[in-house]
Amino acid sequence: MADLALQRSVGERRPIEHVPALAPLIGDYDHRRRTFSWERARHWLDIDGAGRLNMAHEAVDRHAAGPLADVVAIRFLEKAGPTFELTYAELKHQSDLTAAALRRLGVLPHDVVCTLLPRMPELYLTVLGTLKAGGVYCPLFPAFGPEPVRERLALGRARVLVTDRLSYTRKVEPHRAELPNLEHVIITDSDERGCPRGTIPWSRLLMGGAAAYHPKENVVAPTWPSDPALLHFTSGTTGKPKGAVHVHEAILAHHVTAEFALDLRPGDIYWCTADPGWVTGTSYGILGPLSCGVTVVTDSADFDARRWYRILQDERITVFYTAPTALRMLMRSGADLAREFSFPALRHVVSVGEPLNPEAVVWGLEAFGMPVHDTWWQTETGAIMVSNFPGMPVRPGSMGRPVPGVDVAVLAQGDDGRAAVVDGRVQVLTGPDEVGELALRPGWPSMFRAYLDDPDRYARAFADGWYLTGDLARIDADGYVWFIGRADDVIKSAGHLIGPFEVESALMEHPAVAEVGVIGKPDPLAGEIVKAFVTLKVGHEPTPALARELISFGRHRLGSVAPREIAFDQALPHTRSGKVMRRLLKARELGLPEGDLSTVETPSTQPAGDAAGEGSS
Ligand code: 6R9
Repeated sequence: MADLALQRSVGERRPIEHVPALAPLIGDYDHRRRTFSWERARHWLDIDGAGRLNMAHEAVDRHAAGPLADVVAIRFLEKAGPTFELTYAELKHQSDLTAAALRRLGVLPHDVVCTLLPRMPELYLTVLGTLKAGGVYCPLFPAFGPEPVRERLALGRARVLVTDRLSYTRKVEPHRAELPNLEHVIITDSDERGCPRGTIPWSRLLMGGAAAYHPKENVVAPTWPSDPALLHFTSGTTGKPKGAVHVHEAILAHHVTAEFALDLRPGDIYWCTADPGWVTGTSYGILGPLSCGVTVVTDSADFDARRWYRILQDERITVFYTAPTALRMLMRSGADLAREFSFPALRHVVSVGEPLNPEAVVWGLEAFGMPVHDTWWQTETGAIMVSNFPGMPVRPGSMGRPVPGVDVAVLAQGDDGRAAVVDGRVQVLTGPDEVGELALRPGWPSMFRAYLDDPDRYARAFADGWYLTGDLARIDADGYVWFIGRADDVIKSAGHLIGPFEVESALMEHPAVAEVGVIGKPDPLAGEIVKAFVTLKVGHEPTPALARELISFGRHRLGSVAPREIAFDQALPHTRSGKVMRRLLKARELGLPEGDLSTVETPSTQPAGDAAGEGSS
């Protein structure tokens, strides 16, 4: 498909009054790629003479001390009721108080503080307050059920959790005894009397902060670039969720990529629709954009096409970062609806998380007057690594070109689909459009520095000086990267990674279930939905009623990552080592050739009785 040239001159940007640019405007992509270095970019931040930096200082405090002090940093929209705003100066002050309060509570450097909250002020203050206190912030996705919440609190050894009353009583209290590290639970929506036993109201936390806070003192912990700052759980194909650890200097990559790929600069009014429970919601919902000095708009309501268009129009959003599922939902609501609104302020529309169909790119032209720009990255990379940059011709269907300062390659695959590592060496494919595993040369600041408590797994993520992404891709003759698929069994549903193992383990707890294999089934809206193939224990019948029961059982325990479809299969295919072959289940589901079956033990059988469950449309 032809390139969609998107050429805009700097002069077309919305004028910014009284606000100097914080980082120099740099020319076009090729120029940036030639001249950019992470080392030089460090000067764009406010790093102290000894080399220490703190994410929250870089994101907020340095603006609070300058010409952006009275600019709105975050504007909170709510479904009903008035909106609430915090300027950079106010955000600095409130997050100082939160940091002082957490410290007074006993939070020490490197302690893990979690949130289980919708997008509300207390969430943002906890993120910034934790970073200022030198703690490690770990978001939990509010749509998670009790099981994923318990597992992540336990794996992260969280000391503090900030949540609301209902989430606490439903998802945490039943497991509290199994979480010995969880010393303090802060409840945002209750006063002293309304708080469940063993929890503290937010108001009391802040009173402690006010008592401990001296405005002349800098409460920001003097953290080093390599001190841990963020813990993000992500899903692998086997075993427990992986805790990707990011360090304070990641803010440099958040900042640079927010500027290069999202085109953010002071004066922008920016909306990122991702929840901070997902890495996009922290890197580009909080840290990157604030570090660029923009006004971040955040909305706590569920998706509603009309409401979204209204926000884009009425808030005069200039840059919009969202995900393909959301774009497909907007597309589905029809072009007529889009035409009821106008978006004269909008300058740049960006997407991440799943393959962005070319139709969605082109639809952007119709609905917004500009193509949607894809970006690719992962929890592990911490920041955008590949992007269709503003001003660069967009190739619909391609993820774009590497961020300046980032080197990508595709590596020759072995039998298992992953990069073949022979005697510690990999083979870089040099021809254009050769398909292999996408790999990145380490060296960008937001690269994860560990999988929590799992150094072996971390080591396995690298080979021969490359970080192996687990994605398959090709790179065309002009350096544009095209996504082919994942090299593993991890499911991407509505942009969110789901580990099949976590889903299987939860379903296994149902008394009727003997064994489960879980796959991602293609879905026109969500990209993929979770489908579970279940073998029943003797004495249980594969009825539609049981399928529905399993779906609700899964939903109750897992929340948003639960399977949407159940199929009963009394002869799941296994490898010789006894693992359910998800790859084969998926091939059958898709009607694809079953590939190399030399390692299958159970003979090929068709799934018995596809019992689609409720809500599987
Ligand atoms: C930020 C984020 C990472 C995985 C990644 C890939 C998929 C992300 C994509 C994309 C096609 C894109 N992915 N962006 N696939 N096109 N533009 O998504 O992090 O949740 O860790 O997922 O998402 O498979 O490896 P995370």
